[in-house]
Amino acid sequence: MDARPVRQPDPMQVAPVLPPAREGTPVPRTVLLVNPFYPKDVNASFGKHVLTPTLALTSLAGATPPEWRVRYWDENLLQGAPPMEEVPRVVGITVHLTFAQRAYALAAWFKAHGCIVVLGGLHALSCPDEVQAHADAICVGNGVPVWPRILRDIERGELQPRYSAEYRDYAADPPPDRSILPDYGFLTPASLIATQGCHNRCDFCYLATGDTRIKYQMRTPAQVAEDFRSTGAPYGVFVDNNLGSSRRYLRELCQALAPLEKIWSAAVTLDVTDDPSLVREMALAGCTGVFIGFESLTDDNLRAAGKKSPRAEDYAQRVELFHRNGIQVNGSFVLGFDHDRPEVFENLARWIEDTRMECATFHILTPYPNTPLFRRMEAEGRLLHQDWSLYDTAHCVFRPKHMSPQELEAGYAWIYRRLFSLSSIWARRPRQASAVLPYLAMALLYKRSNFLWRFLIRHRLTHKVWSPLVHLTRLRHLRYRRRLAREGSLPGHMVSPIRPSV
Ligand code: B12
Ligand code: SF4
Repeated sequence: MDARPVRQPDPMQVAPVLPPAREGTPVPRTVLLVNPFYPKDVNASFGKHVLTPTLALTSLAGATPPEWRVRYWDENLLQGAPPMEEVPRVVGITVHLTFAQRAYALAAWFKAHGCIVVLGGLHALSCPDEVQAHADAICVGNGVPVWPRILRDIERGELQPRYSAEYRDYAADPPPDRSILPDYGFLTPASLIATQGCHNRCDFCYLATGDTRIKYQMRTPAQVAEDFRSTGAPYGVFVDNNLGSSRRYLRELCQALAPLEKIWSAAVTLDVTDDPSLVREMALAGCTGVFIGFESLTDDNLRAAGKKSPRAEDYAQRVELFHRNGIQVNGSFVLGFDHDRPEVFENLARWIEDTRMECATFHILTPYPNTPLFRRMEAEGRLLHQDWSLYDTAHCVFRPKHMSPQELEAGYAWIYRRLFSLSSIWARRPRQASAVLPYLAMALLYKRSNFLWRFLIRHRLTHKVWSPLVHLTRLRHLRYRRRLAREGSLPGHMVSPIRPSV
């Protein structure tokens, strides 16, 4: 007999096994909202996945009529397969292309239990017919206004196969209901959103899918501030595509957020730095980190993608402006554009270190289905396959112009290794001595501790481990902010240890 212990599959890579389904009796007016499992990229930080939850499901919970009981299950919190002691009447699953296969497996499993399965999310927007085949009903577009109608139709036995909702009258949407989230799961439960859409239309962005034109809309600053206040969390992450699309709005929002004395991070386009007083206003309102889609250091790449952006040669001084206002920069870079050659990796790594950018996120160029980029690649015969599970920006799914797919993937792995190395973390330390220790603590936890994350997540320790750092960061930020208000922008940067945005 072989006595060797059986190796368990890595819970970061393999979805939990679904036990055999037994048809049950669904409990009337109960809903289970599910975020399906996806494998985590080993090159990047596992911590990223427990930073903040998707807003899709809490938004649906907020729109659920009060007579329904809602539960939440996120397979990425490593607590196993969804619990089925009580069979829910309705299961709502959010579907992205990378975890579409898992969502379909879950849909079949829930149906076998006798549940009604509704699928929605970005993949339902880009590939509705594919998603439809696995659901009792699908929702294309913003689920919030149609969700109550779907539940009403279910009660009346009149469920339609497809519901479409345009993105309009955003301020009329009810606020998300975060009470469904487990309190242990995330650094912060406060995923926030203020706006929809973006003034750009980059050819690789999911916002450019098909004929979709998400009108730029915002919630009132007072609504957003109230939502943030009601979370009780000291730190919030704005998941807006671009919180800086309207500078006037951003300024008003900052004025509404400042009295909360909380800290937050957000994705903005670099052109917010056109107005240095706005950057200062963001800092005075609690912004400790921005996530900036630089995409590329090559203007030709940006032009070809249709991205309106400041000139690449001005990037460094714009980064410095954030730093001078105590705001960390997490740069997002896309690798594999048509003007990228093999030296792109080395050049980019050096530039990030020279600008002392605290954090950087890399993505292999990925043609999301039905975007202009996808259609161009398809027309040029450059797509390698349409296995959506590999369209996760960690795999090369097309033929790059100046390197092989293997070289691109190797370069991607290399640049993460380099930026997560101790020497690179050290090279990017803040100039101000008192900020070095918190920066190092966060960088080591975030970039060097993937071995630890499995344990922390599985044992429900994420929030416990991260919260002292968050509280400390907020206190330091409030001190910094008072000085900034007195003295104008400060020399050097007072970096806080929070990793900015997603
Ligand atoms: C928070 C976030 C994360 C979090 C959590 C993700 C999660 N699934 O748990 C973290 C940091 C872990 C993450 C990781 C990644 N992410 Co991410 N992420 C986001 C972000 C910023 C916000 C998502 C969100 O909350 N949106 C707000 C909600 C309200 O909008 P929504 O999801 O569209 O939901 C609405 C409708 O779609 C619909 N709906 C949605 N689900 C359902 C379900 C039902 C039943 C119904 C009726 C309706 C419905 O109603 C909702 C309310 O209006 C988005 C960008 C964005 N602004 O959306 C990127 C985004 C979703 N991520 C993206 C990517 C690529 C990734 C990664 C693969 C990339 C990477 N290398 O890091 C990883 C891995 C995740 C994976 N494999 O899918 C892409 C997806 C592109 C695509 N075409 O699918 C996006 C769009 C970013 C981008 N600009 O490209 N991400
Ligand atoms: S700026 Fe960002 S959010 Fe706006 S269209 Fe381009 S990639 Fe999408």
